[in-house]
Amino acid sequence: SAAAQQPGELWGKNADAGKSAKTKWFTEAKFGLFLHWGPYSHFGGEIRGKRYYGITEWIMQRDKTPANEYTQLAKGFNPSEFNAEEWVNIAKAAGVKYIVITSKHHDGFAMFDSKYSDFDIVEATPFKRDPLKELAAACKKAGIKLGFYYSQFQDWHEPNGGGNGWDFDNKTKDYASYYRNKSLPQITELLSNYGELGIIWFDTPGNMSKEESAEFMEKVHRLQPNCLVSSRVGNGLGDFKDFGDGEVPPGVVKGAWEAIFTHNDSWGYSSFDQNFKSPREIIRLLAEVASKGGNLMMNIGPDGKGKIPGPSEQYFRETGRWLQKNGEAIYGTTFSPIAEQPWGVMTSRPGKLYLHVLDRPHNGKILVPAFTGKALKARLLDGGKPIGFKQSGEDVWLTLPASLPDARNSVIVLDYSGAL
Ligand code: JFZ
Repeated sequence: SAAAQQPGELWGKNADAGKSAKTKWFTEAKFGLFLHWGPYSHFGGEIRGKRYYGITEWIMQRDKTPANEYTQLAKGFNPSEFNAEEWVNIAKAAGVKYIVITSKHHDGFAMFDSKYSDFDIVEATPFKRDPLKELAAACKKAGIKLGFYYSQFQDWHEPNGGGNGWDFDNKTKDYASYYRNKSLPQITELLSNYGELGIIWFDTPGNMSKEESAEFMEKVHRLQPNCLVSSRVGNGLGDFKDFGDGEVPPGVVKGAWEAIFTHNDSWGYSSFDQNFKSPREIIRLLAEVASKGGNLMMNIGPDGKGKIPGPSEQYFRETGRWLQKNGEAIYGTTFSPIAEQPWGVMTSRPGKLYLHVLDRPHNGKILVPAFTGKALKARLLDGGKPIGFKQSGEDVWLTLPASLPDARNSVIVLDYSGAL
């Protein structure tokens, strides 16, 4: 519709459109890299002679693998080709501003050296190194914020952990003892031993009470006051809102929020799923999410040897090349005051509206309706070529040059005075 876009729900205590000092870096970052990496990466979707399509990080649950057998199979996980600097170089080239990696997923396996469980990468595999320590050093050197995903309720390896009814009796669970003996102490280790963190990304709070969710959030804020907590800490808490997997809200959401997507069809590495989103699809998604005021955190599942899959490296690097030329229309922008149009979406900053042309109209003309400001100048962001425009009342018509036959993922900067 032509009507100006109405900002949607306010999120959390940072509902001041993300301008609070604490979330400022986050709302300006716009693009993050999610990494799901663990023993499931070594299985790659196949375990005990059976192949599981879809999300492979759930393979233990889908296969109903008993914890003691999963422990034995995890001994085959030895990511000997892992190189943290190589991963961070790819992330930098892709133009991401933060990385969130799984420190413990639902299988209970710690991807770091933990005193509170011997089911970790140092003690339970031939690898013997702490990859999160190496990644933290590489991120610090590169100036990329680092966050840890931690499954604080689901733990299929522990008798008192959540979600493992096939192996342990859910009815006799003492969840409080699980929090006390494993998840809270491990969160403390992560917040104490890996330098300054940007995010603790909690996930699937299950049947946690508001008090339990608050205890996890307060521990993070106490040990690292600048570290943000995801809304999946549960019970309406958190410093920013995460929507469902692969979900983009229908309209603008003010405050700090994030949409998360897989690059193919699985968070964890799959040895057979080659359905990777193209650079064009990633850029469209990034523009759409930014036009509504949010961040896109897209996931890569490194394989069991510690390598980033070829298509993911290639497509993320190509996305980064687009961002090198068009990043001004993404980083540090906010939501568009004008709703998305048939030709694409818009992001904004004071005095500038960025028109992300996602589909070229057949006649090469694009309309920006409900434009209450005064259009001053229009140009292609990449290269600066002037773009012809005409304002009639609140309608601004722009003409795409014939030299831009495709125009998809092109960005036009429309300078204006007054207010939108
Ligand atoms: C969770 C995990 O179970 C999954 O393996 C992956 O790590 C993903 C990022 O997070 O899956 C969810 C959690 C919450 C929703 C959907 C999938 N949700 O709220 O819609």
